[in-house]
Amino acid sequence: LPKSYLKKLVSKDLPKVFKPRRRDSHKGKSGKVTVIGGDKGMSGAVRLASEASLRSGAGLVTVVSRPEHQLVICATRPELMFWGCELVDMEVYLKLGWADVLVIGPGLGMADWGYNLLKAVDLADKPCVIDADALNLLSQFPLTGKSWVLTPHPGEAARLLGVSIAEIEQDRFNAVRRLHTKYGGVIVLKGAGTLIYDGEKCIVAPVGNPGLASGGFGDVLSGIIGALMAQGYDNMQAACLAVVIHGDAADLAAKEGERGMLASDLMPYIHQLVN
Ligand code: NPW
Ligand code: AMP
Ligand code: MG
Repeated sequence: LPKSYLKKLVSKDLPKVFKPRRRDSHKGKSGKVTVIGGDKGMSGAVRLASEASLRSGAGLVTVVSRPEHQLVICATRPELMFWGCELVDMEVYLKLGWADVLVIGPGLGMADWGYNLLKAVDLADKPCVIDADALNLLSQFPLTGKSWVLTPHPGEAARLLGVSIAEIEQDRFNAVRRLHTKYGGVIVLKGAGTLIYDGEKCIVAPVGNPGLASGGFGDVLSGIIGALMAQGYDNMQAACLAVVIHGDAADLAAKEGERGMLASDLMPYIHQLVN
């Protein structure tokens, strides 16, 4: 990529972007997000993404997941709404149609259940964040959607491009460009030194710390991006802001120590950082 396209993004570069909410604002105007995922054994992924959306300021968040996950998700975060999906029916389309932004992938799995939900999201034709297993499915089944943010880690990026992880890591700038050429949208290539590319600008975000190297942190990031898109930031702004908030929240949480840091530890810091 031409050098002029590269810019390092660190938190001090961010102007005071979060203005106080308008006095007359209400939950229906603060952004509605539907988070889709959580196949058998992975309710935690969708629970983390949806709480991260709430903590990033989304007005209303609905989870579409396996029916058996309702109790654990709603009992541990009662502000979330929930729709239990066994089969993709009209109710699921209503939950997709209701949202300003869809976040699909955390814990989605690679079976028919997840694939059918991903096809429904594609048909719903809304701005969306495609993460985790939705990326793995996308690597096998093309979709039509284009107003999307894709958030691959190097393993997912390798699947999307049909190359090895080593090839991705050898030249991350080339990888992010190839991902954009193939899939369009905004690409967030995660890992130490996340790259964010929209086809024009490539932003380098040297944020966060190795405490992020454990399960669930990526799910949190997708929820933050979705919430910011739903609050009116364009896809590139939302992706950049979210990566910095996520990394800064991780730095605050790491004051207790990087080793043993949990994805849910980020929630109170995300709340701080969006105000
Ligand atoms: P290796 O071989 O280990 O070195 P997968 P996943 C590679 C859900 N989760 N740099 C890694 O490489 C997710 O949402 C649920 C280099 C390996 O090959 C998904 O739906 C949780 N390589 C699902 O699980 C908490 C890297 O990628 C491969 C890399 C599967 O997602 C956990 C692993 O990726 C999880 O979020 C890096 N920085 N990062 C829950 N509580 O419910 C990754 N790789 O096979 O896509 O597995 O990311 O765990
Ligand atoms: P995932 O692999 O989907 O759970 O996503 C992990 C998240 O943590 C992404 O946002 C990565 O960029 C971030 N992350 C993982 N390891 C590191 C690291 N060593 N330094 C900075 N960020 C990291
Ligand atoms: Mg992930």
